Amino acid sequence: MSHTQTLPKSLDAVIVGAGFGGMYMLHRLRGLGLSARIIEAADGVGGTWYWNRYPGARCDVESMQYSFSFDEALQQDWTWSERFAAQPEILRYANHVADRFDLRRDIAFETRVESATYDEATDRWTVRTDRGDVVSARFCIMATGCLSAARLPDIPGIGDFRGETYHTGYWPQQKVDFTGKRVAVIGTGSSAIQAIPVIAEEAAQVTVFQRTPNFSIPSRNAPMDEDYEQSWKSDYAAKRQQARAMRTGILYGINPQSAVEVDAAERTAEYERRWATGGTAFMGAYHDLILNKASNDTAAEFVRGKIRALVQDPETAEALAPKDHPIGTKRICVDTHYYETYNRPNVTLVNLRKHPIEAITATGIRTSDGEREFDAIVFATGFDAMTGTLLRIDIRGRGGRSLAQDWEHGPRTYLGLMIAGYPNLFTITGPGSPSVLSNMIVSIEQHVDWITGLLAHMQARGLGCVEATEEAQEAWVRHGMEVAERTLYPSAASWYMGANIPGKPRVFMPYIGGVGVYREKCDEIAAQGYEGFRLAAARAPAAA
Ligand code: NA7
Repeated sequence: MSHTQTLPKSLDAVIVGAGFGGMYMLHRLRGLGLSARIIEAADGVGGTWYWNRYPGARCDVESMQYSFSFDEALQQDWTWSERFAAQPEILRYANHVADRFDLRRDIAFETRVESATYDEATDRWTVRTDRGDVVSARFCIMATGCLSAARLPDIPGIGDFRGETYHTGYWPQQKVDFTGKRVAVIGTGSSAIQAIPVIAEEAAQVTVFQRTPNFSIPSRNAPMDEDYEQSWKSDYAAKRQQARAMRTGILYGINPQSAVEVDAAERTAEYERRWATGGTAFMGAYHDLILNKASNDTAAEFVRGKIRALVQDPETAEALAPKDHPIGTKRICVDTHYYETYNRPNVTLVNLRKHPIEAITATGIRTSDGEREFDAIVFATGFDAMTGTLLRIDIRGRGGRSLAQDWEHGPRTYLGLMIAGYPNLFTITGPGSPSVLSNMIVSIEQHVDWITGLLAHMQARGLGCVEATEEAQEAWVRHGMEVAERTLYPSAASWYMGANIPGKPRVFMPYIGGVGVYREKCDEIAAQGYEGFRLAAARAPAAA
């Protein structure tokens, strides 16, 4: 369906977003015989992988694991070309899924949902779009993504710059050519760390403006090894099952020992081995790296040592070595030659801790030590994570209550799946679920399967209304906070905490209890007749 076709006035379900979450949800709803449409702002599928087209964009979960498991033929047929897939290949995969399961006919592209309002008289949602559509649906499923609301910083003069500007999260579809240009990159999170080495190969000069350094582990990306691919494909079901039980939903070895239980030589050998293997599995070197500061310090110091060894200029190396947060408490980055890039003659690091940005001017960026001129500025300044995209939609629940008001002091959900006061509204990988702390596709499949199970349960009983109770939500929020407090995560000023957005409440948003534990909890709740949810017959006929 293209945007020129009108959306039906009445549906069983509206799904917001055609990323992996929305696409799989549509597929499963069809299986239940429900009428559903996805409403998508972009002109194509892929969500995060549609928007984040910046140079070097790549998944930090291995390709063999960052893919759907729900269809055996799909996982056998699809071939990944690299150990860690780059954005264009993941976007091709998303398009392949859309075609293979004939999803496009039920997607309204280039249409943005502006509001969703619950009608208590009928137990239905009224969804309004920027194209004037008004759709009534029994269920409204937010598959809006966790890192979709890109954020520009509040730097004075940001609108004055006359050169080219880009945000990594809204990268243009056509290739950007930096050849011969002086390029500024603001930010040193995952996106910048992936983009900088690639831009540096093309541009005349790259100047990186860093406020806070991050820890990054080399990816050791390589063309896909056929034997490795086969080792997964020949045993996919069992391997996926194991991955689902892991803390992160990613299958890699987690050493059950504590880092402080072993002697320094053994520890260094373990870190060296993980550094050589590459990727986020580094954090599995010892089970307590995110629990115990003394353990964490050993890993952090190891990586700082690597940075000092890789970067030739000692002052640059010191500026790049993170000291203000425990390793892993901000999303760990995975790179290809990031630190080495600072040895290139055309790459300069500006340490904003020493010389803060004062303003963006018509021709460049002024810091406290002077002005530098640029042809292009790349904002790699991140996202209003987890809640930003949801809160950009005017969501109104029971009695006209607004989600923006209800979440004024931070998001509150039951299991990250539903919100008390908002019946029949689901959030796929919402705050309060493992989401961004996990392999997103594993978490997406789990959420979609669980929602499908609940809807089937309701169908079988002729029910049309489900809502999380306040008590269950309260207990889940409290539990989430307690689990987070047992870890080092809350000690970092991270986007997990909302700390990257001025004025955003400081609440640890994802659930850190682990993907496996979380899944068990969700299954147990379902097995007990959906404990903590109120299920009822709808006040209007079930069929749309
Ligand atoms: P991140 O990780 O939020 O990184 C944003 C970066 O931008 C970070 O280094 C920020 O520094 C920097 N930033 C933000 N505002 C400013 C201003 N005003 N001045 C200077 N620097 C600034 O976003 P990414 O897109 O890299 O990654 C997001 C996730 O996507 C990532 O974790 C993966 O899961 C995929 P700060 O730390 O605030 O000092």
